[in-house]
Amino acid sequence: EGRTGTLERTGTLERTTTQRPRLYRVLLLNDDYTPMEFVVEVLRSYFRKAESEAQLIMLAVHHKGQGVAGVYTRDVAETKVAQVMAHARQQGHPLRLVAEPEA
Ligand code: TYC
Repeated sequence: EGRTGTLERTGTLERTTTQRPRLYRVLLLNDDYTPMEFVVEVLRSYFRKAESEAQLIMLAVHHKGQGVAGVYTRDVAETKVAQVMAHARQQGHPLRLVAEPEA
């Protein structure tokens, strides 16, 4: 009937479409002090990028100011931001990341 679900005898709303979770971009932000090699290692170890792609993303961020490290559900995106920033602080680097919803 043009609805997204049907109300069964049990009162259960049975959906005919599948809901997907909203996705969040983890953005890597440029700064003047974090070493390029450190950023590449972060992209490899936390965002599972190959060396060559990690280099490309790091250089894009260095030149344009920010770039996408990865796209995840909200919990995963926020956890990555917190873990990487904690790791960067531990090593004395000011690296910053933010999570933002797609579209
Ligand atoms: N701009 C930094 C430098 O010149 C490198 C850098 C790249 C820092 C990407 C942060 O997200 C970043 N050492």
